[in-house]
Amino acid sequence: MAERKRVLITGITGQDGSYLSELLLEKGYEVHGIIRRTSTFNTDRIDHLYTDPHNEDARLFLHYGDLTDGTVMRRILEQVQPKEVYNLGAQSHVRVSFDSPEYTADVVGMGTLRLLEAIRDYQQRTGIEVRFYQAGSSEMFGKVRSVPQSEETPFYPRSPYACAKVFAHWQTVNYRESYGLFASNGILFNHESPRRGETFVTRKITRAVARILAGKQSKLYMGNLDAKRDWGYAKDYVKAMWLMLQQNVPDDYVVATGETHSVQEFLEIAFGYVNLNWENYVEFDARYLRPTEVDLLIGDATKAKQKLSWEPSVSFEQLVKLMVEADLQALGLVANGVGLSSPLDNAIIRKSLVNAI
Ligand code: NDP
Ligand code: GDR
Repeated sequence: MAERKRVLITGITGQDGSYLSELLLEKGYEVHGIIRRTSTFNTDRIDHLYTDPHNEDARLFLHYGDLTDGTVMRRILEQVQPKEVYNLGAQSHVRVSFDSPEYTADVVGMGTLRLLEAIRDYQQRTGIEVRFYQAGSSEMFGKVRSVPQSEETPFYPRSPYACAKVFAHWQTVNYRESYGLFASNGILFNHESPRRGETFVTRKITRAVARILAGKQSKLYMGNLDAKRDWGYAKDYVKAMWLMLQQNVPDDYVVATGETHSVQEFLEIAFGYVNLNWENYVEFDARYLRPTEVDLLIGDATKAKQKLSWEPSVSFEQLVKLMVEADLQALGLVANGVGLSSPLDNAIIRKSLVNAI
């Protein structure tokens, strides 16, 4: 029997990690993920994929580690011997990065460098190629100078998070050029799903809509409603990550829908879906403002479309509705149904809705 292709994913417990694991397991890979030790379980998003590793048919394996701990990253790499590494691990909240800048830079910036160094050594010593994907972000474009943003648009990061991602991006390019590593950067614009973390704006809104309807919440406190983002569907975006590592040569790609919408438009559609007027519920709270904001993001994904044959499959309006629908269903509320939310997502998010903060 042919040996299974092994992959290693950092950030496997996150939104993208869970969708990417599903995709790779479907494709027959053996998936290894790095998880952090926490005092309560943090594997909700991948529990449905996990089987006892003693089972002969187990194909998902988890390893304790942390991007701040280079020794462990090296050890796991040696042990797993993956053909592909997806570096999705990050302190990924932009607002929080202003509160914890050193930690964010350590995980997002130095963490990537630690992994690249480990791969370089492993590859030079064994002669075995390891393909590397770096989870870059549209936040790297930051202060708007021209739109739409493409691979050619210069970076102007506006947060500790974005600065660290720029560092990681250029280290990835540098390792490709210096040591011939197959290392590709995705420059992914915002992508969302029912599995999105509850403090990112989209999920915060859709979760609030469901909770307001269920009588569990009366107000929604928000920051800047004028910011505009190019929002896509996470499941589409993890496909682009995989496609990048299947090419003949490594490269960098923007992944986006090419449409932009304001936070207020998101509110209008989400509340409108259940016949509520958002203005009756939303209040301003300055704590959600950032010291510097990214005002407008809209991506030009022409290169990804042409070279990877990648296309987004879910429109902005569909995305908002599928997220509201999933949050409603998880609370046992009936939705009209655009048919995109899955029972699996509902099970994953139920806990976060019921255990109100
Ligand atoms: P999430 O915040 O949902 O997931 C982040 C993951 O990183 C979690 O598994 C988290 O583990 C893990 N992590 C956090 N700190 C560490 C650490 N010190 N060591 C190891 N792992 C750590 O992010 P997404 O899934 O949304 O995003 C995936 C990647 O893509 C991130 O790098 C993000 O910055 C980037 N990105 C995301 C975009 C988006 O719109 N979603 C757009 C562009 C880029 P735990 O569960 O224990 O917290
Ligand atoms: P972003 O996502 O910063 O774009 O980073 P987020 O959803 O946090 O913010 C989007 C926009 O909404 C505005 N906003 C609020 N944001 C939050 N979180 N909470 C609020 O109450 C609120 N009110 C208004 C923000 O100011 C911002 O303009 C995400 C992350 O996933 C990053 O890791 C990733 O790299 C980028 O997307 C692309």
